[in-house]
Amino acid sequence: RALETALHQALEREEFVLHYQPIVDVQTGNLSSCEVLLRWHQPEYGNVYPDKFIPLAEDTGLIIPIGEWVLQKACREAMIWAKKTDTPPGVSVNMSSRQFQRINVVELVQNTLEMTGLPAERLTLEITESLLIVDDETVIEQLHKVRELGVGLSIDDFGTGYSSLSYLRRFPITTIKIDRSFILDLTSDSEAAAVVSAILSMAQSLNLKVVAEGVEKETQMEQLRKGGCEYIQGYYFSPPVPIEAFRLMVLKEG
Ligand code: G
Ligand code: G
Ligand code: G
Ligand code: MN
Ligand code: NA
Repeated sequence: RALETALHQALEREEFVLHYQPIVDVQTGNLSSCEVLLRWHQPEYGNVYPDKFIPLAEDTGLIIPIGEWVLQKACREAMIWAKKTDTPPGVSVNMSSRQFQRINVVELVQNTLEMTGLPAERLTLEITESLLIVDDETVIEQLHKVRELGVGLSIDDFGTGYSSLSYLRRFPITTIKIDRSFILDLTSDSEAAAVVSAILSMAQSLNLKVVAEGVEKETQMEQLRKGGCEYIQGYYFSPPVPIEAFRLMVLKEG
């Protein structure tokens, strides 16, 4: 397929860029960290969406070199922020389950931290619930070892997958990201509101951080803030932005 051929060449042709979306401490208003989102500017097809090319990258195995590139680029960038402010934001990188299944993510992360000099505490890996239900010993071991390095582990799209709460205790998770579908209905649907407040109180008793995703409106932000949610991500503060724009946000913090 033509798109597959193009994807094979995308790395060496430097067609990928990273965008950064702020994760804000909603109690203080401070920029706390950010999520890194991969963008592919393909000369012929224009902007190709991750929803389209990430599955293709996973099927072809290209997710391995692409994932290495993303992690290295993000960690290097996060080091630059420390020169701009005394309180540099952390960086959160999406990981595909295939990466844990095909390579040793512990080695990848350890090497990348050494190469870039980024303190482990400033890196978080975003994984999905689907990785946790695989029940593969080598995957579980990697998660524990990554956590032992000091790297954070967050569950992306929380609440949409196979919901077994037991893995929150079995795995060394540090952060839950509430899926944006719950935030969308938060102020209009009492069931969505109930789910969100249940997640918040559970997270509090398990000592987990919570990020609410897809916050677009002030009313959503206010309700989350009053409910004790600490971190917020969404268009209300900012969409994912190119690196220059994000560096300006970091500068303003300093
Ligand atoms: O930002 P956007 O809606 O385009 O992201 C779509 C999806 O692509 C998200 O679910 C996100 O997790 C995924 N994604 C974005 N960047 C990366 C990346 O660098 N690696 C992986 N594995 N997934 C990513
Ligand atoms: O960025 P925006 O808020 O428009 O996000 C809507 C969707 O459009 C996102 O899920 C994302 O996948 C996609 N998107 C937005 N900007 C870009 C871009 O620059 N490149 C690519 N490939 N996809 C984008
Ligand atoms: O699955 P994951 O959480 O990794 O994907 C994050 C995606 O959510 C990104 O593609 C980003 O563009 C999108 N996103 C970020 N903020 C908002 C928002 O406020 N509203 C909506 N609809 N999408 C958002
Ligand atoms: Mn994510
Ligand atoms: Na998500």
